[in-house]
Amino acid sequence: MSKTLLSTINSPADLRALNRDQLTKVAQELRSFIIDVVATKEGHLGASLGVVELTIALHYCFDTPQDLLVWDVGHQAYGHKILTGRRDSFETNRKLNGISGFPKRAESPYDTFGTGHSSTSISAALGMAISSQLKGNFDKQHVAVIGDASIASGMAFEGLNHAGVTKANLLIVLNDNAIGIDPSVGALKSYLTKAKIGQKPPNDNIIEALNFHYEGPVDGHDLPELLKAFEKLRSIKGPKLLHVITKKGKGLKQAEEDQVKYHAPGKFDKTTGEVLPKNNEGLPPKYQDVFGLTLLELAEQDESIVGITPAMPTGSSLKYMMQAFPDRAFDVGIAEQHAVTLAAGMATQGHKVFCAIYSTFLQRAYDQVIHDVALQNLPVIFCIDRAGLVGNDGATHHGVFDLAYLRCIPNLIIAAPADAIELRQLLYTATKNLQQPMAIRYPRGRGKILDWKADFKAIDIGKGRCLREGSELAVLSLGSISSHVSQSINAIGGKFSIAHYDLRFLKPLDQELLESVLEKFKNIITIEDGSIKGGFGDAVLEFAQVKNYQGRTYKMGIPDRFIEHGDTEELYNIAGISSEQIKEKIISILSQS
Ligand SMILES: Cc1ncc(C[n+]2csc(CCOP(=O)(O)OP(=O)(O)O)c2C)c(N)n1
Repeated sequence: MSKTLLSTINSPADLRALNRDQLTKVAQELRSFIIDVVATKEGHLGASLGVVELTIALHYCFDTPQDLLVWDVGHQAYGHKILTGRRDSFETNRKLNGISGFPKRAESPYDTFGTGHSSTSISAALGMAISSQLKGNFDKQHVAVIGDASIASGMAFEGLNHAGVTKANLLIVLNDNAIGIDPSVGALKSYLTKAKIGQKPPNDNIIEALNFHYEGPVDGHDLPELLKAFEKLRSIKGPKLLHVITKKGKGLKQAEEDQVKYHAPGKFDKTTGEVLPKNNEGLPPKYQDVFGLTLLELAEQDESIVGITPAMPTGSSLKYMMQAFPDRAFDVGIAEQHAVTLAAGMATQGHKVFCAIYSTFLQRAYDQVIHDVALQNLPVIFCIDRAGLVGNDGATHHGVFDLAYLRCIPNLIIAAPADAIELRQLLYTATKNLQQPMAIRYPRGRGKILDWKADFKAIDIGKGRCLREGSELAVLSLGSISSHVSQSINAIGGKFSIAHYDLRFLKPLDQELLESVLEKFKNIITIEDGSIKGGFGDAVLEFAQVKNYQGRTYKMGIPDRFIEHGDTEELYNIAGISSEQIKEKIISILSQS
């Protein structure tokens, strides 16, 4: 078989040595390469397929890595990784010790800025461009590639607003495919979809109104057109935007047709494109579905209930309520800050607002949680999905900080269900005369309970429970890591007498229960799947200190460093909170006693 062109490209310099006629072939090969690898190794698919030509044109026209290229979110950067020296390691994408699924500065000089969360690229590239100017370098190019869903986010607008009054040498490439993970939403989307290839948006061009030079829209799959546009833009100084229209999933029929499913389809047949059937029958439901379906049930009974998601209707399962009650469930786009304050606004008017946000993305709306919700003591219910370690998405996406960053906020109730039934009951509890804000955090993936549709029963706020009696040592756990603890204790068997308490609430802490535990036990371990600094363990220790506890205390949780990507079980091990490690810790403590 003849050598592929792709196999000769080890850096963009090799790409630039090709003549233009060869680039279409590179595009075909790059697309097939991505499909071949993602079909078996899994990962994000549609977004990278959509920017194959764009990626090639960018590295062909710009002098990367001297010119600086920033990918927004970064889930579309697979082609970029493959063309920048990571073709052979691409098989390790998102795996433990393999390359990251997102651009990462430590990984390559071509990854100029780490991403994972959206809408940062304009600010980052503008910062780079201003720095270049300050250093007297006026020729360096700074390019941000951003999708139509991400550019509608507040942070991106802040960047645009600033860039428009600078002379920074900044090019924004707007990759407009009319979809995020789910279809894009909002007025900006309606505006952008009026622009057709070769025909600017009609009337006042909002990009030009912000002092940008606007080019396009161009067909993002037409390589000669892209090259022409970049060559022109290279010599135009100041802020400029190229509007590129692409198709998410381009080149794989199924991915073009079902763009939501093929965002990250799991394993699929690379020839037919069909997703390999997963046998989910008989498996317990995902936590997100317990949330989405329970909320639907509650919303059917109570019309004051509303739901909000910032751009994750499918991922959060708010889609069930959106389908049934389109007027009462809102996808507000990638707008976490807006989502939280919108929830606060509705809560002032007596609605029971369930605001579903992934733990990692709630970080972006921290001030809104404090200033708009908690300070005014508004009974917004934060449904915090993907709490704990999330696996292959890695450091940018782990939901490990929420317990620590929420615990210091006055008025906020913080609950973490140990299982699907507790999640269901907490959601129900939140609909019963809640007088203050409440956060309910639950993990990615499936629980362990099949029969989760228990009759609704309110849970006493701030009350934990004893899962197992014992006398030598008490394990206090918060949230779904409780199942690891049970496994560990079961594995130890009858050798030691170990008690297990599920605290359920980080705030308010069950002081009565804790007091009885402190009185009874000489050894206490706290276990959480959140950061060891400032979370559940620290809350218990503070209480123990106040009570002048004289026994021994141990904390287990996510260590004070960023945890990279890998399978969740592997990461639990790295963090030191796998069932096996919990078991060893208990045995070592009790063996010394
Ligand atoms: C702050 C934040 N919120 C939510 C997400 C989840 N997310 C990942 S990709 C994506 C859609 C991005 O769409 P778009 O900007 O149009 O880029 P495309 O996928 O089309 O390349 C979303 C919502 C995120 N990464 N960051």
